[in-house]
Amino acid sequence: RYTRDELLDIVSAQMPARRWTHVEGVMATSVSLAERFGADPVKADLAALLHDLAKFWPIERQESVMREHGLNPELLEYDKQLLHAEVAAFVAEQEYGIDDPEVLDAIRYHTSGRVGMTLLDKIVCLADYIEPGRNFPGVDRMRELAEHNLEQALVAGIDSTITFLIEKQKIIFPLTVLARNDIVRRLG
Ligand code: DGI
Ligand code: FE
Ligand code: FE
Repeated sequence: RYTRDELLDIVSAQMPARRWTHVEGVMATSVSLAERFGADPVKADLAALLHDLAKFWPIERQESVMREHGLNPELLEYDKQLLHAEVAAFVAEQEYGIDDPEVLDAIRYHTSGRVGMTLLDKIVCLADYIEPGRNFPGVDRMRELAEHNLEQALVAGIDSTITFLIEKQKIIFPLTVLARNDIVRRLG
């Protein structure tokens, strides 16, 4: 078992300074969203701390973890950017002893989303979009929505990702569309 301080060192050592600044932003934003929307801020902080731990691993290393441990083979057929979330959840559990399934799921689904996203899943996914270091078209609108409506803000984020993928003529992981539809349906 590692302390939070040890995990901060372990994770920051695996990425460039610029990405670590992003992780710090996601931690702070996740904690504030957790307080606003009634999730556990300790879990939000931990999931945020670990969410991108594998982001800067070489893709070949991410793919070999996926293959060696039989992790979701479907992911290997889509954009490589999806792998780091599944790998991070695996490493968090196996190497860092994180045993809270809510934290592990928030890490695992932070990029793709999923059907039936939990409050914690939504918070980490949204914080990833709106942390203070982010700057993309529509982010300020998302920050405004996030003041009072977690789901509206998250749909705006997922829509911006889907639009980005379409503009770049990239393949969309179907679960992202299902996650988006699931939240929109619940908005009523
Ligand atoms: O790791 P981060 O950069 O902080 O953010 P992230 O984990 O949300 O990764 C987002 C990247 O993943 C973004 O550049 C778009 C890319 N991506 C590729 N295919 C898909 C996808 N994102 C989603 N949600 N769904 C996809 O099918
Ligand atoms: Fe990520
Ligand atoms: Fe991130």
